[in-house]
Amino acid sequence: MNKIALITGATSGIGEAIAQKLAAENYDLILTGRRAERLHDVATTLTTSYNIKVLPLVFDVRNNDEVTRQLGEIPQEWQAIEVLINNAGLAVGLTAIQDGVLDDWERMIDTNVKGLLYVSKAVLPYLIARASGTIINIGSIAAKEAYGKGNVYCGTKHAVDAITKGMRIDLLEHNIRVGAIHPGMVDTEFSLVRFKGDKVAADKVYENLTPLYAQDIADALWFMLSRPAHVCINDMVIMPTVQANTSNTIRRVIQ
Ligand code: NDP
Ligand code: 8X3
Repeated sequence: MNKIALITGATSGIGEAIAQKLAAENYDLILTGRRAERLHDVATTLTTSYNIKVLPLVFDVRNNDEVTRQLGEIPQEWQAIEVLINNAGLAVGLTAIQDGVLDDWERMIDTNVKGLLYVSKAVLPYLIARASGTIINIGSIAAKEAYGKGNVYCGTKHAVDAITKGMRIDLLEHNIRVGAIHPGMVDTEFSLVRFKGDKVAADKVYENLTPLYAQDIADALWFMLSRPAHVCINDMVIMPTVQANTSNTIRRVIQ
Protein backbone atom coordinates (compact mmCIF):
# COMPACT_ATOMS: atom_id res chain seq x y z
CA MET A 1 0.00 0.00 0.00
CA ASN A 2 1.28 3.48 -0.87
CA LYS A 3 2.03 5.99 1.86
CA ILE A 4 -0.19 9.11 1.93
CA ALA A 5 1.04 12.72 1.83
CA LEU A 6 -1.01 15.91 2.05
CA ILE A 7 0.41 18.96 0.27
CA THR A 8 -1.18 22.40 0.53
CA GLY A 9 -0.80 24.84 -2.36
CA ALA A 10 -0.27 22.15 -5.00
CA THR A 11 -1.75 24.12 -7.91
CA SER A 12 1.59 25.71 -8.86
CA GLY A 13 5.24 26.28 -8.07
CA ILE A 14 6.90 24.50 -5.17
CA GLY A 15 3.78 22.60 -4.08
CA GLU A 16 3.18 21.24 -7.57
CA ALA A 17 6.84 20.18 -7.87
CA ILE A 18 6.67 18.41 -4.50
CA ALA A 19 3.50 16.63 -5.64
CA GLN A 20 5.31 15.45 -8.75
CA LYS A 21 8.31 14.23 -6.77
CA LEU A 22 6.23 12.35 -4.21
CA ALA A 23 4.09 10.84 -6.96
CA ALA A 24 7.27 9.53 -8.56
CA GLU A 25 8.12 8.01 -5.17
CA ASN A 26 4.74 6.24 -5.10
CA TYR A 27 2.91 8.34 -2.54
CA ASP A 28 -0.86 8.68 -2.80
CA LEU A 29 -1.55 12.40 -2.55
CA ILE A 30 -4.12 14.69 -0.99
CA LEU A 31 -3.59 17.95 -2.88
CA THR A 32 -5.13 21.29 -1.98
CA GLY A 33 -5.51 24.76 -3.46
CA ARG A 34 -8.19 27.31 -4.35
CA ARG A 35 -7.97 27.09 -8.16
CA ALA A 36 -10.16 24.04 -8.82
CA GLU A 37 -9.33 23.64 -12.50
CA ARG A 38 -5.58 23.85 -11.95
CA LEU A 39 -5.82 21.39 -9.06
CA HIS A 40 -7.75 18.87 -11.11
CA ASP A 41 -5.29 19.26 -14.01
CA VAL A 42 -2.39 18.49 -11.65
CA ALA A 43 -4.30 15.51 -10.24
CA THR A 44 -5.08 14.15 -13.71
CA THR A 45 -1.48 14.54 -14.89
CA LEU A 46 -0.15 12.68 -11.85
CA THR A 47 -2.64 9.82 -11.91
CA THR A 48 -2.03 9.39 -15.63
CA SER A 49 1.76 9.37 -15.26
CA TYR A 50 2.19 7.40 -12.04
CA ASN A 51 0.59 4.43 -10.34
CA ILE A 52 -0.91 6.50 -7.53
CA LYS A 53 -4.23 7.91 -6.32
CA VAL A 54 -4.93 11.62 -5.80
CA LEU A 55 -7.63 13.25 -3.68
CA PRO A 56 -7.95 16.91 -4.75
CA LEU A 57 -9.54 19.20 -2.15
CA VAL A 58 -10.46 22.75 -3.09
CA PHE A 59 -10.48 25.20 -0.19
CA ASP A 60 -8.97 28.43 1.07
CA VAL A 61 -6.62 27.76 4.00
CA ARG A 62 -7.81 31.05 5.55
CA ASN A 63 -11.29 29.67 6.07
CA ASN A 64 -11.11 27.52 9.19
CA ASP A 65 -14.69 26.24 8.85
CA GLU A 66 -13.90 24.99 5.36
CA VAL A 67 -10.50 23.54 6.41
CA THR A 68 -12.09 21.70 9.32
CA ARG A 69 -15.02 20.45 7.26
CA GLN A 70 -12.95 19.20 4.33
CA LEU A 71 -10.06 17.71 6.29
CA GLY A 72 -12.28 16.37 9.08
CA GLU A 73 -14.41 14.50 6.55
CA ILE A 74 -11.76 12.82 4.43
CA PRO A 75 -12.74 9.27 3.46
CA GLN A 76 -11.53 6.52 5.78
CA GLU A 77 -9.05 5.17 3.21
CA TRP A 78 -7.29 8.57 3.12
CA GLN A 79 -6.95 9.05 6.86
CA ALA A 80 -3.62 7.25 7.31
CA ILE A 81 -1.72 10.43 6.46
CA GLU A 82 2.02 9.96 6.90
CA VAL A 83 3.31 13.30 5.61
CA LEU A 84 2.01 16.88 5.84
CA ILE A 85 3.64 19.55 3.70
CA ASN A 86 2.48 23.03 4.73
CA ASN A 87 3.41 24.92 1.57
CA ALA A 88 0.48 27.24 0.72
CA GLY A 89 1.60 30.81 1.19
CA LEU A 90 2.27 34.12 -0.47
CA ALA A 91 3.71 37.59 -0.31
CA VAL A 92 1.41 40.46 -1.25
CA GLY A 93 3.09 43.78 -2.05
CA LEU A 94 6.57 45.09 -1.33
CA THR A 95 5.91 48.23 0.68
CA ALA A 96 7.55 50.20 3.48
CA ILE A 97 5.79 49.62 6.79
CA GLN A 98 4.57 53.24 6.91
CA ASP A 99 2.87 52.78 3.53
CA GLY A 100 1.52 49.31 4.35
CA VAL A 101 -1.80 48.16 2.91
CA LEU A 102 -3.98 46.57 5.57
CA ASP A 103 -5.57 44.08 3.20
CA ASP A 104 -2.13 42.89 2.03
CA TRP A 105 -1.01 42.40 5.63
CA GLU A 106 -4.13 40.44 6.47
CA ARG A 107 -3.85 38.20 3.41
CA MET A 108 -0.27 37.29 4.35
CA ILE A 109 -0.91 36.79 8.06
CA ASP A 110 -4.15 34.84 7.45
CA THR A 111 -2.59 32.57 4.81
CA ASN A 112 0.99 32.04 5.94
CA VAL A 113 0.39 31.83 9.69
CA LYS A 114 -3.27 31.18 10.48
CA GLY A 115 -3.82 28.94 7.43
CA LEU A 116 -0.82 26.80 8.31
CA LEU A 117 -2.16 26.47 11.86
CA TYR A 118 -5.71 25.61 10.76
CA VAL A 119 -4.49 22.89 8.39
CA SER A 120 -2.06 21.49 10.96
CA LYS A 121 -4.74 21.36 13.65
CA ALA A 122 -7.09 19.50 11.31
CA VAL A 123 -4.48 16.99 10.14
CA LEU A 124 -2.59 16.33 13.37
CA PRO A 125 -5.16 13.89 14.82
CA TYR A 126 -4.47 11.51 11.90
CA LEU A 127 -0.70 11.59 12.51
CA ILE A 128 -1.06 11.35 16.27
CA ALA A 129 -3.40 8.35 15.94
CA ARG A 130 -0.66 6.51 14.02
CA ALA A 131 2.16 7.71 16.34
CA SER A 132 4.34 8.45 13.33
CA GLY A 133 4.73 10.88 10.48
CA THR A 134 6.58 13.90 9.17
CA ILE A 135 5.57 17.55 8.88
CA ILE A 136 7.60 19.85 6.66
CA ASN A 137 6.74 23.55 6.67
CA ILE A 138 7.85 25.75 3.80
CA GLY A 139 9.30 28.90 5.36
CA SER A 140 11.63 31.23 3.49
CA ILE A 141 14.94 33.01 3.81
CA ALA A 142 12.50 35.70 4.99
CA ALA A 143 12.10 33.55 8.10
CA LYS A 144 15.76 34.10 8.92
CA GLU A 145 16.30 37.72 7.84
CA ALA A 146 14.23 40.86 7.47
CA TYR A 147 14.67 42.94 4.31
CA GLY A 148 13.52 46.40 3.27
CA LYS A 149 9.78 46.54 2.44
CA GLY A 150 9.43 42.85 3.33
CA ASN A 151 8.29 43.66 6.88
CA VAL A 152 5.03 41.70 7.25
CA TYR A 153 5.97 38.86 4.87
CA CYS A 154 9.19 38.41 6.87
CA GLY A 155 7.12 38.52 10.07
CA THR A 156 4.85 35.73 8.87
CA LYS A 157 7.78 33.56 7.83
CA HIS A 158 9.62 34.19 11.12
CA ALA A 159 6.39 32.95 12.71
CA VAL A 160 6.52 29.79 10.56
CA ASP A 161 10.08 29.21 11.79
CA ALA A 162 9.00 29.60 15.43
CA ILE A 163 5.87 27.49 14.98
CA THR A 164 7.99 24.74 13.40
CA LYS A 165 10.28 24.70 16.44
CA GLY A 166 7.30 24.67 18.81
CA MET A 167 5.59 21.87 16.89
CA ARG A 168 8.74 19.75 17.10
CA ILE A 169 8.75 20.05 20.88
CA ASP A 170 5.04 19.35 21.36
CA LEU A 171 4.98 16.42 18.93
CA LEU A 172 8.09 14.77 20.34
CA GLU A 173 6.01 12.42 22.48
CA HIS A 174 3.98 11.42 19.39
CA ASN A 175 6.99 10.35 17.33
CA ILE A 176 6.30 12.97 14.65
CA ARG A 177 9.26 14.55 12.86
CA VAL A 178 8.94 18.28 12.18
CA GLY A 179 11.23 20.26 9.89
CA ALA A 180 11.27 23.30 7.66
CA ILE A 181 12.76 24.32 4.34
CA HIS A 182 13.68 27.96 3.89
CA PRO A 183 14.34 28.84 0.24
CA GLY A 184 15.74 32.01 -1.27
CA MET A 185 14.51 33.14 -4.66
CA VAL A 186 12.56 30.41 -6.51
CA ASP A 187 11.15 31.04 -9.98
CA THR A 188 7.43 30.35 -9.49
CA GLU A 189 4.25 32.43 -9.58
CA PHE A 190 5.36 33.92 -6.24
CA SER A 191 6.48 37.29 -7.70
CA LEU A 192 3.44 37.52 -9.99
CA VAL A 193 1.27 37.18 -6.88
CA ARG A 194 3.43 39.58 -4.87
CA PHE A 195 3.16 42.23 -7.60
CA LYS A 196 -0.57 41.59 -8.06
CA GLY A 197 -0.38 40.29 -11.62
CA ASP A 198 2.23 42.78 -12.89
CA LYS A 199 4.22 40.39 -15.10
CA VAL A 200 6.86 42.97 -16.04
CA ALA A 201 7.69 43.58 -12.36
CA ALA A 202 7.61 39.85 -11.63
CA ASP A 203 9.89 38.95 -14.53
CA LYS A 204 12.42 41.60 -13.43
CA VAL A 205 13.04 39.68 -10.20
CA TYR A 206 14.53 36.75 -12.15
CA GLU A 207 16.10 38.80 -14.99
CA ASN A 208 19.70 37.94 -15.92
CA LEU A 209 20.24 35.55 -13.06
CA THR A 210 19.74 31.89 -12.33
CA PRO A 211 17.30 31.47 -9.45
CA LEU A 212 16.27 28.25 -7.77
CA TYR A 213 13.61 26.19 -9.48
CA ALA A 214 10.68 24.51 -7.74
CA GLN A 215 12.23 21.14 -8.56
CA ASP A 216 15.29 22.06 -6.43
CA ILE A 217 13.06 22.46 -3.39
CA ALA A 218 11.21 19.22 -4.14
CA ASP A 219 14.55 17.37 -4.35
CA ALA A 220 15.67 18.80 -0.99
CA LEU A 221 12.36 17.91 0.58
CA TRP A 222 12.68 14.36 -0.66
CA PHE A 223 16.12 14.16 0.93
CA MET A 224 14.62 15.22 4.28
CA LEU A 225 11.69 12.85 3.96
CA SER A 226 13.69 9.84 2.86
CA ARG A 227 16.09 9.86 5.83
CA PRO A 228 15.73 6.84 8.11
CA ALA A 229 12.97 7.15 10.71
CA HIS A 230 15.46 7.95 13.52
CA VAL A 231 16.79 11.03 11.63
CA CYS A 232 14.98 14.38 11.59
CA ILE A 233 16.39 17.23 9.53
CA ASN A 234 15.12 20.21 11.47
CA ASP A 235 15.99 23.03 9.16
CA MET A 236 17.29 23.60 5.67
CA VAL A 237 18.15 27.00 4.16
CA ILE A 238 18.56 26.79 0.38
CA MET A 239 19.71 29.74 -1.70
CA PRO A 240 20.50 30.19 -5.38
CA THR A 241 24.25 30.47 -5.80
CA VAL A 242 23.75 34.06 -7.03
CA GLN A 243 21.99 35.13 -3.78
CA ALA A 244 24.18 35.38 -0.67
CA ASN A 245 21.30 36.67 1.44
CA THR A 246 18.15 38.73 0.90
CA SER A 247 20.14 41.93 0.26
CA ASN A 248 23.11 40.66 -1.75
CA THR A 249 22.25 39.19 -5.12
CA ILE A 250 24.40 39.21 -8.22
CA ARG A 251 22.85 39.23 -11.70
CA ARG A 252 24.64 36.24 -13.17
CA VAL A 253 23.39 33.39 -15.30
CA ILE A 254 24.79 30.01 -14.32
CA GLN A 255 24.68 27.49 -17.17
P1 NDP B 1 3.11 29.98 -6.04
O1 NDP B 1 2.36 31.27 -6.09
O2 NDP B 1 3.52 29.36 -7.32
O3 NDP B 1 2.30 28.90 -5.21
C1 NDP B 1 1.60 29.23 -4.04
C2 NDP B 1 0.62 28.12 -3.73
O4 NDP B 1 -0.07 28.46 -2.51
C3 NDP B 1 -0.43 27.96 -4.81
O5 NDP B 1 -0.67 26.59 -5.04
C4 NDP B 1 -1.66 28.61 -4.20
O6 NDP B 1 -2.83 27.95 -4.65
C5 NDP B 1 -1.47 28.34 -2.71
N1 NDP B 1 -2.20 29.28 -1.89
C6 NDP B 1 -1.94 30.61 -1.74
N2 NDP B 1 -2.88 31.18 -0.96
C7 NDP B 1 -3.74 30.19 -0.61
C8 NDP B 1 -4.91 30.13 0.17
N3 NDP B 1 -5.40 31.22 0.78
N4 NDP B 1 -5.56 28.95 0.31
C9 NDP B 1 -5.08 27.85 -0.30
N5 NDP B 1 -3.97 27.82 -1.05
C10 NDP B 1 -3.32 28.98 -1.21
O7 NDP B 1 4.39 30.28 -5.14
P2 NDP B 1 5.51 29.30 -4.53
O8 NDP B 1 5.37 27.95 -5.05
O9 NDP B 1 6.80 30.00 -4.71
O10 NDP B 1 5.14 29.38 -3.00
C11 NDP B 1 5.00 28.23 -2.16
C12 NDP B 1 5.53 28.54 -0.78
O11 NDP B 1 6.93 28.80 -0.87
C13 NDP B 1 4.92 29.79 -0.12
O12 NDP B 1 4.70 29.50 1.24
C14 NDP B 1 6.03 30.84 -0.26
O13 NDP B 1 5.96 31.81 0.74
C15 NDP B 1 7.26 29.97 -0.14
N6 NDP B 1 8.49 30.53 -0.68
C16 NDP B 1 8.59 30.91 -1.98
C17 NDP B 1 9.78 31.43 -2.47
C18 NDP B 1 9.93 31.93 -3.86
O14 NDP B 1 10.87 32.71 -4.13
N7 NDP B 1 9.10 31.50 -4.81
C19 NDP B 1 10.97 31.53 -1.60
C20 NDP B 1 10.75 31.12 -0.24
C21 NDP B 1 9.56 30.62 0.18
P3 NDP B 1 -4.18 28.69 -5.14
O15 NDP B 1 -3.81 30.02 -5.67
O16 NDP B 1 -4.73 27.75 -6.16
O17 NDP B 1 -5.01 28.74 -3.91
C1 8X3 C 1 10.48 34.41 -0.91
C2 8X3 C 1 11.89 34.84 -0.99
O1 8X3 C 1 13.52 36.77 -0.68
O2 8X3 C 1 11.35 37.29 -1.66
O3 8X3 C 1 10.14 33.92 0.35
O4 8X3 C 1 11.54 36.79 0.66
S1 8X3 C 1 12.06 36.51 -0.63
